[in-house]
Amino acid sequence: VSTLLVEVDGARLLQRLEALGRCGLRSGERYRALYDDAWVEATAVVASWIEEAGLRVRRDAVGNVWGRLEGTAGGRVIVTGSHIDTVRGGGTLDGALGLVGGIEALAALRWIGVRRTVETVAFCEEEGSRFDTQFWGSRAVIGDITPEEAERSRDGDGTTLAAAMRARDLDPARVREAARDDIDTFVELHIEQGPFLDEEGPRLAVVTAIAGTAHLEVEVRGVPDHAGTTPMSRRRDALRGAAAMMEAIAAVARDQGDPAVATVGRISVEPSQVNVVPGVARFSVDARHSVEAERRRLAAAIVQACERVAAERGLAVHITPLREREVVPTDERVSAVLRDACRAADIEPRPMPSAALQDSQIMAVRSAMGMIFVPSIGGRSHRMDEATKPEDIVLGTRALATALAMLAR
Ligand code: HGY
Ligand code: MN
Ligand code: MN
Repeated sequence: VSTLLVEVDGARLLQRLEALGRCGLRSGERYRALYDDAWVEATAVVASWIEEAGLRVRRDAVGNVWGRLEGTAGGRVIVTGSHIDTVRGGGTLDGALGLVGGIEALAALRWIGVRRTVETVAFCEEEGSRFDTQFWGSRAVIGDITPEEAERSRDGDGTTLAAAMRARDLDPARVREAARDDIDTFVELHIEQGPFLDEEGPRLAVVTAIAGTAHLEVEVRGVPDHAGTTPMSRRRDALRGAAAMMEAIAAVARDQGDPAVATVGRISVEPSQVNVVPGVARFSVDARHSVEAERRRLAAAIVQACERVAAERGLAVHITPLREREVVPTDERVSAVLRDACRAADIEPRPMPSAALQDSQIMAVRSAMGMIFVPSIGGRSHRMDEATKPEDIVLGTRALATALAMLAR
């Protein structure tokens, strides 16, 4: 049976993405972080759009915003959506597309009618930009957060996540109430955030797996010394050791080949003085691969490379694994529906892994999960000039609406 592509209000979709993009825009930089003022503004705007779509709006115990389209058959729920927060200096589409597109898709489904109940969600946080936690919204939904974590996690100013919740009239003691066990399917529309669809096409992809990560903290210890009196040959400079490790880490990922990637994104030095040879250097490593065995091999090779450099330079190195996230495959049955929805638009979607982390990988713990990607112009994301062609934004949303209609039949 051939499926008809569901129509959505493309003009309104594009307008709303622009409007949401203005939340958190200050002196040319966009930043919408969990429970900050821009976040409050954005959640209010999204709630109003959900109501406008004729859906029942609900805010849960962590501030996720839900819209519900009741099906005639009841039963377990199909959910679509994405995250409302951004990185510092983020764009208008990462996360926003999935939740604004979700609202548009449900607005369209409301006219078609659904047998199964479908909901859309704006997850309160995914990026880990403000607090030392990540996926706060989706982890709440699968029951993977605790009040203790809210008390423990702090932002750069020392504010606890719990205090930030209280400031928004949310009770951190009740975060477990956001958990649900009635969601059996989760579908997310997202921008690719990489260059492949833009460069090589087609205009739609169906995600095969979400890359796994290894986050490490590397501490390099040398000897602090006088920057004037210590000859170069006698130094055990922790920062130069760290610099050599960073190059070695990049070489490990490059040698393993795509889609292996490794990033050092945070660094600190002690004593951090102009005239003292650094005694300690600490840096983070984010290593990713979309094949689980390769992800493990990459992480192990990075550890080895750091140890080798340390040994060569007479430095001590201590590596702490911060967090491991395994590769998460998408659900084959859901993906088959997503492929059919893309075909309704006359596009044979490209199967591809997600190199970025996604709320979907969390939702997959309890639900059959699938994702649709649209191209990112120049592969640009996590930056202000993140963009997707308007016609691709509309196309992706139509494919999402079509897939939801099929799943809700
Ligand atoms: O880090 C990630 O991949 C995601 O965009 N938060
Ligand atoms: Mn995202
Ligand atoms: Mn992101």
